[in-house]
Amino acid sequence: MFRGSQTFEEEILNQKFLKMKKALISGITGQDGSYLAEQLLEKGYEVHGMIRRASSFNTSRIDHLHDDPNVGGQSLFLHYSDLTDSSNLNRLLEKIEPDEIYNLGAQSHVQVSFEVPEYTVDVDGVGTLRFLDAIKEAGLKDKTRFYQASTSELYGKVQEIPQTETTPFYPRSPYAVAKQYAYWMVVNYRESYDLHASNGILFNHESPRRGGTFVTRKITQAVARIKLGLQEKLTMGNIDAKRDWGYAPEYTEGMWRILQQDEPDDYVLATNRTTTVRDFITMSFKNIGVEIAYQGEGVNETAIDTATGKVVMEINPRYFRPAEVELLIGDPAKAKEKLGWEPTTHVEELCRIMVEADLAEISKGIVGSA
Ligand code: NDP
Ligand code: GDR
Repeated sequence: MFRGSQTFEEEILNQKFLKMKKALISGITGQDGSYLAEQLLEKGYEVHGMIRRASSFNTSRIDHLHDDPNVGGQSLFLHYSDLTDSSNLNRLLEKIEPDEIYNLGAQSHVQVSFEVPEYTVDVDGVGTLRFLDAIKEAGLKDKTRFYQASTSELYGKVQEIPQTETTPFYPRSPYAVAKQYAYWMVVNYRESYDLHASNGILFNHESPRRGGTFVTRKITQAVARIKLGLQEKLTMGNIDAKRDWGYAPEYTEGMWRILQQDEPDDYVLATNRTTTVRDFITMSFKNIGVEIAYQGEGVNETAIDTATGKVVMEINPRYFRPAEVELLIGDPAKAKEKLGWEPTTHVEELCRIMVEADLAEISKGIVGSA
């Protein structure tokens, strides 16, 4: 599993004390980038992260790493960058000469991709090509390994279940189509130029760091606010959609394992269990001691608190997508066999972690503002 003929102990020693490995992460300010940066710093890597200029602070997920020299301050370097800027990517690669690149940067919201399709394709699709070509042109193909954040959205309209590395793709959004282009570019550069480039086909993974516009975090934040009397109800889109939800830090660990393989390849990371959005809502309310019951149908469906009769969830068609991915469930057997990777946090536990974190965070906000 580790490079060359080194033993595990030699590899760790090499990384920690002799020759720090360098990793470059696009999307370091996002959910996954922040967990991955933490894990790589712990393993003794020098970590370089790409950040975008914004009109307000956008590094809250990694500030704890940057500010504390004992955690990462001395080994973490941030660079202004953008996946739409080839000259910047070329310069970064020439300057850093990374051993590993994790391409996590993306316009990652499926519904938003219908509003900004061209931009999404530029960043998520062509951005990946820019990176791959920069590795080739900088003469780094024998040094730099490349991880691409591919996605279960590639499977789109159900072709077979559970989905595996050989299931045909049927993307259902500009986001997924862009990611399919990126997927095949990775395969193409691997086969054409012998790049060590791999796709992780990751199913949905969540955490207290998940962006608030993705469904799980939207639900857990709302439920926490309802518990604290700050909100009355939750407004949802298609609650019949089914997703295979896992815990983000376990998936970022899987990304690292993929790049430690001698041979590049493509892997599904998933839990092999699927849950409706509806059940995730029920589970979240249970975590604050509220039993709910659903009534009505379609856009008129609501959920009521069975103790008070109050409506706590309603449907608004503005959250429906032009084309929906109804069912995702992934089989991670290959990752288990080849990488020794297995998810351990199940959806009930994930939901509890997220609701508790949101209750703590929102309560702190109330105390802080009092
Ligand atoms: P997030 O939305 O939390 O983070 C996205 C990151 O990409 C942010 O750091 C963002 O920067 C950055 N970014 C956006 N546009 C650009 C750009 N033009 N140039 C450079 N960076 C950019 O996503 P996640 O952490 O959840 O996901 C990480 C990757 O994995 C994404 O590529 C996503 O598509 C993919 N993926 C995610 C899954 C999941 O369930 N989370 C499952 C499968 C794949 P900023 O903070 O400045 O906006
Ligand atoms: P997804 O995640 O589209 O799977 O993409 P999201 O959490 O946005 O949606 C999951 C499902 O929930 C339904 N849904 C709603 N979604 C949102 N965001 N808001 C709502 O109010 C709502 N109501 C119902 C959606 O229709 C959908 O079926 C995520 C992203 O992280 C991608 O980048 C990644 O590639 C995939 O996961 C795997």
